[in-house]
Amino acid sequence: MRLKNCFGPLLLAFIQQTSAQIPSVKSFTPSSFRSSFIVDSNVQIIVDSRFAGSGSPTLGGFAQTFRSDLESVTRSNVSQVHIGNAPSSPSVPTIFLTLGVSNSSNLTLFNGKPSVEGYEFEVTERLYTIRGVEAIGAWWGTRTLLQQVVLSIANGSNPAAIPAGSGSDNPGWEIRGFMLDAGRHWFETSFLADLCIYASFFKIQEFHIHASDFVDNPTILAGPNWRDLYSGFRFQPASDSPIFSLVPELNESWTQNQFTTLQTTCSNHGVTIVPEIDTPAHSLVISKWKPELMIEGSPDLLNISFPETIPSVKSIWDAILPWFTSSEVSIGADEYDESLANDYITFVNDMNEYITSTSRKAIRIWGTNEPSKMEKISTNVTVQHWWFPGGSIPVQLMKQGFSIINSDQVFLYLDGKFAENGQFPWTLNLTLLWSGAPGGKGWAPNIFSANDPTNNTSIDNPLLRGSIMALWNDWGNNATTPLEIYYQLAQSIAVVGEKTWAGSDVRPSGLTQDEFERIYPILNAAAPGQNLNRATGLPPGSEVFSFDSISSFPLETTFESVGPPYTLSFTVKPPPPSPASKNDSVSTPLFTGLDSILYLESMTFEDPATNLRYDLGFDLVPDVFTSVEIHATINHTYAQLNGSAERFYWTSDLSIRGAFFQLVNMSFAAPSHVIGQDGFAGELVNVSLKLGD
Ligand SMILES: *[C@@H]1O[C@H](CO)[C@@H](O)[C@H](O)[C@H]1NC(C)=O
Ligand SMILES: *[C@@H]1O[C@H](CO)[C@@H](O)[C@H](O)[C@H]1NC(C)=O
Ligand SMILES: *[C@@H]1O[C@H](CO)[C@@H](O)[C@H](O)[C@H]1NC(C)=O
Ligand SMILES: *[C@@H]1O[C@H](CO)[C@@H](O)[C@H](O)[C@H]1NC(C)=O
Ligand SMILES: *[C@@H]1O[C@H](CO)[C@@H](O)[C@H](O)[C@H]1NC(C)=O
Ligand SMILES: *[C@@H]1O[C@H](CO)[C@@H](O)[C@H](O)[C@H]1NC(C)=O
Ligand SMILES: *[C@@H]1O[C@H](CO)[C@@H](O)[C@H](O)[C@H]1NC(C)=O
Ligand SMILES: *[C@@H]1O[C@H](CO)[C@@H](O)[C@H](O)[C@H]1NC(C)=O
Ligand SMILES: *[C@@H]1O[C@H](CO)[C@@H](O)[C@H](O)[C@H]1NC(C)=O
Ligand SMILES: *[C@@H]1O[C@H](CO)[C@@H](O)[C@H](O)[C@H]1NC(C)=O
Ligand SMILES: *[C@@H]1O[C@H](CO)[C@@H](O)[C@H](O)[C@H]1NC(C)=O
Ligand SMILES: *[C@H]1O[C@H](CO)[C@@H](O)[C@H](O)[C@H]1NC(C)=O
Repeated sequence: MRLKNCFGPLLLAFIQQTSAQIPSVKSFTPSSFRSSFIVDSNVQIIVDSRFAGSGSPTLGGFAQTFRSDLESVTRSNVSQVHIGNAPSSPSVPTIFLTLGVSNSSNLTLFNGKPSVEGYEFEVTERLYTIRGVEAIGAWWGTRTLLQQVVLSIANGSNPAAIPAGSGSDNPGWEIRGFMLDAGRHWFETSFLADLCIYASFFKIQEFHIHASDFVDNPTILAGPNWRDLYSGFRFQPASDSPIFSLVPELNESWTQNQFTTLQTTCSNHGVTIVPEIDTPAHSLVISKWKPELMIEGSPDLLNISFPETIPSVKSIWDAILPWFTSSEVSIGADEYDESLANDYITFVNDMNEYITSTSRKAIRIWGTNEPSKMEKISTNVTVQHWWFPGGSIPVQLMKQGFSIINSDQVFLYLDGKFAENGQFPWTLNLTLLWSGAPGGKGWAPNIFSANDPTNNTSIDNPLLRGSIMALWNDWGNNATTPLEIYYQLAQSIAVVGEKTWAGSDVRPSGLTQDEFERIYPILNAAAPGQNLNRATGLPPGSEVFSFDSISSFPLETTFESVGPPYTLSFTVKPPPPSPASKNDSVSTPLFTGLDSILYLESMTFEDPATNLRYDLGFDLVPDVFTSVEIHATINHTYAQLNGSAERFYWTSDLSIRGAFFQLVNMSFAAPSHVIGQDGFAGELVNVSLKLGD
């Protein structure tokens, strides 16, 4: 938030600097007393008894999550949430959550449509009141409070002090999301849940999960061995379901229970999961299931005019739709054969009618430009624009009445680990997102083109619903660990939070790039409810543990996993070779953690989420001590042996659509939980783990 200039420059500078946050708050007026709300260990949370049960999740439910988040950012206990009345003069610092803003027409989206996500807040010395339009609005108001606490503590205030005053805040756009390609890369639901929790700290309200796809290699695709290409369909139907055999690998799919838990966790944090099953292109997984549905020679495309095709796609949705609590789903519908435009349009309209009539859910498709003069896609279908050349032109679609979500790839696309032709950055390009008209604050969802202003629209266009950034996994499972995906998403999610909530040039409070870059690392490090950074809580440079000798293996530590940067050192004497046990199977875990396992054989790192292994290609000399130092950052992991300067990097070799191989570095969190294993016949001494590489 930024403050109105009604104080001397000194105070203004102080308060301004302590209170800019992500996304920036619309307006805040400091009270005329220079007082603060002190978030000390006596702080209590009261939920207005009239509204505790309002909303889904309820205001009372959100308050419970808020309480544990407050404990996380203050690092102290907070007493149980009370249900009660507004306290008039509380004796301890009190956060009061209620509903009913004084004028909800002040909290509308930029296009003037009503939004339930806005809130007002009022801060006095002892009382911090958050009034949501609905429960979700109050929830976002708690994110604002938490960020203020974090920034105040980071600024040396202990306990946190939040300036008194009052303000109001609401999103500029209805859709503020991120998409993850979980079709080409397998992710466990626990990781996806953590992403939701993380994103909610930045007031992101939607997680679009691309849940079916395949890893492309045009030569193999066109040949007889197309079934060898990796494909994913992540929803695991019940074993008696007619679509059960659609799932290619059950060990890489989510049961309904797992998915429901994920969906509930996200929803408890204000985030809706919008699932996507991509048809009639990107459908190799469906062709593996029912080869008769494919277009001969193009197993990634379904033959829509084949009579069984549409009923089969409907049978998939029949089985899975009841899982979803979202009011919308995406049927994908990108990159189909343009010469079959009429079939395509028939398909989209048929699916729209079917899904809407059976589930009352609306559908979305990716933008395409099917050149048909005969048929039109129903304007009830939301189009998610992603590119121009041959794709959709959003300003023209909006003229025809389509609602648009901006996912333009120039601004909003990432690819896991490696981007072909360097077309996408590693994280969203802040310079690009803050560039634009002179004096302006850069990109916002109404901007579709970086160089053609006629392709932008105005922020108040009623058909512009918002924006979703996307991270694709074109190279499949072996390109990244799940945490490497988080490293690429973390800052990008925050910047999308800012731009979709506050816009760019509308509100004076909008952040400059410098402000964003200054506060983002502080907020990232303190984001509650998850620990994707695998932080230890120890200061940078600390020793996490150190053992000169270990009397018996395995030794368990209290650190399940430690994120980079770190240095893991040890001296190991591999057991002498024993002819009987000599085979090339990897079997001796030296270190085991939540996110990685390091085996002695070929110095192999394993990612337990995908079960993939990455080795250094050589063994340490048996029966001889070698000292090993493993250095890791979020971009790489390498080993140095016996104090030598030579670095041995853990890598993966990615097949880039079969055209060439690309060597990339792998980053692993430290496998810090268990040292050695029972019956280890070698020796392992001088083990230490330090923060910093
Ligand atoms: C919080 O409460 C628990 C249980 O009473 C106690 O063990 C812990 O030390 C407390 N933590 C802090 C930071 O006060
Ligand atoms: C709502 O907006 C109007 C017009 O900008 C303003 O006069 C009024 O004070 C606002 N009300 C509240 C409660 O903020
Ligand atoms: C509420 O705000 C709107 C728009 O800002 C304004 O037109 C209207 O008069 C306000 N209503 C009340 C009751 O203050
Ligand atoms: C699709 O199936 C129809 C009906 O079986 C068939 O006539 C047509 O040739 C197929 N189209 C393609 C492109 O394979
Ligand atoms: C859009 O949906 C509404 C409500 O379901 C329906 O009445 C209307 O006919 C649909 N419009 C189009 C163009 O399909
Ligand atoms: C980021 O965008 C700026 C401005 O368009 C451009 O000059 C720069 O090359 C981009 N950086 C990357 C890493 O793509
Ligand atoms: C459209 O976007 C470009 C670049 O992103 C920017 O320079 C221009 O000012 C924008 N125009 C409008 C009308 O928003
Ligand atoms: C927008 O971009 C497309 C594709 O680059 C172009 O054909 C079109 O003329 C541009 N302008 C408008 C107003 O559509
Ligand atoms: C699932 O099983 C397949 C086939 O056995 C295997 O290749 C793959 O690595 C397994 N995936 C996971 C996550 O364990
Ligand atoms: C990781 O790599 C990316 C892309 O090359 C780079 O932008 C970033 O600064 C690197 N981060 C670290 C900590 O090395
Ligand atoms: C990674 O997976 C691709 C297939 O997606 C395969 O071609 C490539 O050889 C694999 N690389 C490694 C190092 O296993
Ligand atoms: C804390 O306040 C000082 C000014 O008093 C400012 O220089 C500094 O940047 C602030 N730090 C943070 C993290 O806001």
